Amino acid sequence: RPVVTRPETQAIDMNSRSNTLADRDIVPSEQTFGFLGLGMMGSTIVKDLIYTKHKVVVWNRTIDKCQPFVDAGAEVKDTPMDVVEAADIIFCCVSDPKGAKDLVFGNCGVLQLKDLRNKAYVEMSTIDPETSMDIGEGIKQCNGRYLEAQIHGSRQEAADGMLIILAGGDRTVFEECHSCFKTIAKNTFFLGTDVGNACKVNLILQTILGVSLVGLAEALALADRFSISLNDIIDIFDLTSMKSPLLLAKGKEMAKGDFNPQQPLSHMQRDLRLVLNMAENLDQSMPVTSITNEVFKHTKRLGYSEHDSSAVFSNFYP
Ligand code: NA7
Repeated sequence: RPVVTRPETQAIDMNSRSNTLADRDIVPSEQTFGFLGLGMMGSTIVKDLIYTKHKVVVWNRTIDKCQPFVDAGAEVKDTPMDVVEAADIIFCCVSDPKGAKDLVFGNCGVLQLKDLRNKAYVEMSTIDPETSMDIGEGIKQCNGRYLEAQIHGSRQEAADGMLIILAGGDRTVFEECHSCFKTIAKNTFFLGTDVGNACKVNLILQTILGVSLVGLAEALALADRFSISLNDIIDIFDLTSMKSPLLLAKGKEMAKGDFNPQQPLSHMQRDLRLVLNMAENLDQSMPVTSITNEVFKHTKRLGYSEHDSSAVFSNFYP
């Protein structure tokens, strides 16, 4: 088995922007927006918010990642709590439920401010419904408003301003985020005032994606064992009623062995784990998702955590 090298981290290109932005006629909100988490998703989103003239205050755990945003006009703060103090609406976009909770309940976290009157908190990190309810409850107890705004889409879709936003919670916050959502998403759904629903919908979509990717990888690996050209399979697949733009793109990546992270494999496996925990609480049987999760877990052990989810293909080679 060849040694697996980590994919290169792409530096944020502050000058690139989605082609769609010019057509969207965005009138920026006058409010100040805080942003916690400048990973691949967060930085792409903040870059476009700055471009569309939103006032932005940022924080990231690794402080170096803030510099390009300061150069582009954003303010940087030392702690999440300082961002909350300086902003009206605060977005959070970090790796997982633990990170999301740390930023709210931890040292120097959002709730250290105690009084969140006139503040709104928007959770964009992919989290499970229970985590979202805990965060929402914490924010509300300090008199703040809470919205879960789950972002569905790849890093490229974020760069193209083509995300789908699934929101739930406080409707007034949803409306006040309009110019931000219009900047980064092609569609935005408000799924009701019950916190947790948007997380459920997002995780259900991720289940469809994860199971489909493993099916695709397994089938292409079989084709390869027969020495059938993977490109031929993909061309024929394209002519069938099964085709989808995403599966075609992922099939091509598998055929090329190009696993440049659009949606990292570790994120996919995190989502499947969250789905299975949700199902467990309901005694809902999910045999296919369970096996899918095992396949992704194993692919992580092979060294592909930071590669794209399409690297699940590598699991099917001895
Ligand atoms: P990345 O590029 O892996 O970035 C992860 C970000 O989360 C990055 O800013 C991290 O800070 C931050 N992070 C992770 N854990 C923590 C904790 N415990 N405390 C503070 N900050 C943390 O992920 P993406 O940007 O692609 O995705 C982010 C979310 O959007 C994810 O939930 C997706 O599903 C949707 P660092 O720079 O490492 O200091």
